[in-house]
Amino acid sequence: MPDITSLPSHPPEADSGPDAIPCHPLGVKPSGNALLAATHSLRDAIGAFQRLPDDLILLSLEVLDGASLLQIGQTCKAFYAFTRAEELWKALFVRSPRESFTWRGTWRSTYLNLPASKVPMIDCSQLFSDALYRPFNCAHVALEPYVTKIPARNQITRLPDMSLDEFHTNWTDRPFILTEPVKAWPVYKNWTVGTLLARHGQTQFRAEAVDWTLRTYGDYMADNADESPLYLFDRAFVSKMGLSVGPPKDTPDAAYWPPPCFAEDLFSVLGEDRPDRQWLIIGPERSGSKFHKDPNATSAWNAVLRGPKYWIMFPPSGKQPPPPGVFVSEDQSEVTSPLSIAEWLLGFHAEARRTPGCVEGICGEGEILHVPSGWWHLVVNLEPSIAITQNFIPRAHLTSALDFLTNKPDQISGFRKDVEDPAQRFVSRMRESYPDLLDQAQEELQKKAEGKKRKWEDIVHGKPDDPNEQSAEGGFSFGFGDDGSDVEVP
Ligand SMILES: O=C(O)CCC(=O)C(=O)O
Ligand SMILES: [Fe+2]
Repeated sequence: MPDITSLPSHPPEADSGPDAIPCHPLGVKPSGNALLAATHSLRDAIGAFQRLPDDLILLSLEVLDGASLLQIGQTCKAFYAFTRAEELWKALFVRSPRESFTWRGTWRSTYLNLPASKVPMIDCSQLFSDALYRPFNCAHVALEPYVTKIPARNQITRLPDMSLDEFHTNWTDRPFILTEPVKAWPVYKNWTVGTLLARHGQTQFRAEAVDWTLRTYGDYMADNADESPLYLFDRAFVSKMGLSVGPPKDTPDAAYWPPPCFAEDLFSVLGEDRPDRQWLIIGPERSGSKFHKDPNATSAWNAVLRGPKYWIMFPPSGKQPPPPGVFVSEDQSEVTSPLSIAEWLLGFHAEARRTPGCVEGICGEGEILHVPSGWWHLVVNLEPSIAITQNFIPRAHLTSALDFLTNKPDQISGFRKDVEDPAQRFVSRMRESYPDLLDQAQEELQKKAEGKKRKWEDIVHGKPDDPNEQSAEGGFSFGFGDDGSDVEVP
């Protein structure tokens, strides 16, 4: 959560210019405004609840059903404003999916099936609440200042195209954008939100926790004011849309094909048992992906068909801490970062931009970006966007993939439930198809593990000639994990 001082403390209506935040629909203001407010606060009417901070009131309201929220919202203006919080209604809606409904611009109106004309606009301008104002502010904050003036040292390299050899020799550990290959894809030429709606409007696609028809999702895209817009991320789109995928020489009716530099994918030795690998991604402006690393230590490509995406990326955190504002549990299984992309931009973008290792870039329509294995990335759509992404293991990252699969079994994801022991299965299929690559990778893993073990023994038994491990006072200091790898001590 960013420092509360990052919220403007002046009345929002005083703003002007193209980046101005509009007035909150109920007139709610950031809490700083209370200092100069001449009159009472609407909060005075909530009785004993006044003892609770706003965040706790919102948290308490989460246990109520729709009817109870409506009732408590009728008791006073302050509770009316609290019960208008969209997150409450989104949670209720997602918990009780419906066969058929109309998207009505907000989660509350959709849950209650209220046309816009029936939603009262009650004046709550004497309510000063960061908890209520913050999501509204984040949903309207201008993205432009964060995605422009990228320092030259941070710019992601842009190239027309690349061969498989070039990729394997120089680029498997570096993000880059290719500007040419996607422009030859039929889906680049033909897909817009409109053409997809016309052809697949009644097809259901997965958007986070819900399955909606594309028609409904299109309505949502065109009319929502969410701080973190619902993001369509569907792994079964190829079959749902009846697409052919593959190099045009083998697949004359191909809708798209991975560029040759990304053609090798060692997970393909698993055939039907491979984990999920490709997703259709659709979202409105401001939707996107918070900081994460891709699953199973895979690399990925992300091809933009419509609507540019801003990317900010950091190398694997062997030596360095994770990106500013991102907190990771010791085994890296849990990633905690601020609630929304906008909150991260407000609170941490400036620091991130100054942090060594940071790279940034805009991947435009018809361009494709490489995400190397283990890299952190946050992505935000600058306009309504359609993209396709695919994950893969190039030979240069076989060791990291084996390391992940064997040493982090609880973090493996994307395999069908009936695929038992995916790590072992991958190793035995690699033994059949690429024995030399497997030997080499296993040897490398072994060496890294021995290096770690030696370091551990040096620490435990002392190594007096190493100043890093024995302090001047004879104390003990830890110097672990400085070879940049995430290999566990076996
Ligand atoms: O397009 C996006 O939101 C980013 C998706 C992503 O994280 C990826 O392709 O690895
Ligand atoms: Fe990703």
